Amino acid sequence: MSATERTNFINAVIAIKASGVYDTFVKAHLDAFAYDSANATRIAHGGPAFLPWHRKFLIDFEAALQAVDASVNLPYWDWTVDGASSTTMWAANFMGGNGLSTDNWKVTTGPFAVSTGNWPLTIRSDSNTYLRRQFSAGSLPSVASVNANLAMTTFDTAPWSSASSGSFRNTLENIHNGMHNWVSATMAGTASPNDPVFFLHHCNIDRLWSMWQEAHPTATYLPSAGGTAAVPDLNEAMPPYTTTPAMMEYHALTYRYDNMPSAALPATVAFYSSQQTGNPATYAVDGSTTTMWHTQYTPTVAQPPHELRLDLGSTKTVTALSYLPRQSGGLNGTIGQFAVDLSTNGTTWTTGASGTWADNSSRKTVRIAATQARYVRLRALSEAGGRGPWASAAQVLPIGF
Ligand code: CU1
Ligand code: CU1
Repeated sequence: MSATERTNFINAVIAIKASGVYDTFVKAHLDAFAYDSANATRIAHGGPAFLPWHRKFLIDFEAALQAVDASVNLPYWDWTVDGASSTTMWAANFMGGNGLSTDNWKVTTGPFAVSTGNWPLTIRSDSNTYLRRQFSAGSLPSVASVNANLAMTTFDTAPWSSASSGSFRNTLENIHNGMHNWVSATMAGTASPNDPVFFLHHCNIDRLWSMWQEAHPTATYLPSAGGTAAVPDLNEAMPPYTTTPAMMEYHALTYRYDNMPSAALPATVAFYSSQQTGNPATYAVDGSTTTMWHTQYTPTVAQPPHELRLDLGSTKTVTALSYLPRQSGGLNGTIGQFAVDLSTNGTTWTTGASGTWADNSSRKTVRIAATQARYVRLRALSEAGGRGPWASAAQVLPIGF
């Protein structure tokens, strides 16, 4: 971050604190703990949805900052690099420093010190009305421990809790808990978002999840089937959000990290198996979510498999494909069984991903092991609801760099 980026970030945080918006996030986090204990669930913490729930939380928080200053992006705190002795992280013009041992660990430096008047704690889990930090004398997570976590191959395991073993999520959540306790004081309670470091810490956790996803392109959120007690399955809502883990699994179209370059790749249509007059294949790549490609249904009905081939213009590294089903007029043509193939020359293809998409209008993004390709082919093998032989698409977006 540049000095200007740091200043703009701090100013935006202080602005949303003053407007009351910041405290709605503190409240939401406090309520998440209350919800879980009242319902005997593990939504935000202690289960698989820990990662997608907090991703949703961070996306909303960053949007609140951007409503104040569109140039602001949420920074991440890589604690393997910036520990207790970091002069940038804990500087008086950024996060401020450790609390005072002689004064109840009150933070007395930086923009969130109580003396500035910027930072009264109004939504609390304890009686302290000011920000506190009590840095641990213990060590921070090592690069080796983070790398060992990233090398794990399974997102989560039964019993989908803090007792899960061999679980990427549970191991990462434990590292994460350790960092809450390392900063301690305000950060150790259920109202921990009262310390703005919370958001930088969670942004790093989210970044590590992203890195894990990139390293394990076929690994998905688990549990994927419906009906698992107490935790959200892949396509179940994460209260209080209607958002599902599936909706949070891929974020390159929304935001990206500086060490992960994947973004939507511009593409043109190289071939289509059929198109209905008025709904040409080009409508899948026109950047609009309201227009769509529809396979021909009159005067004759084109039968599956349907196919759309896109040309990236030059060879790129493809890491995902995003499919947005039609957004209006019902679900006819929503693709169920699919395959995504890649080619450097447009004639020899290798399959990068295949599967079955759910029968709804939400965006589906399938990750692909990073592959060099100029051409990307989406094959629609079945209609998601079995309504007919069609295929339709509001958007087909290759993703990569
Ligand atoms: Cu949390
Ligand atoms: Cu946390």
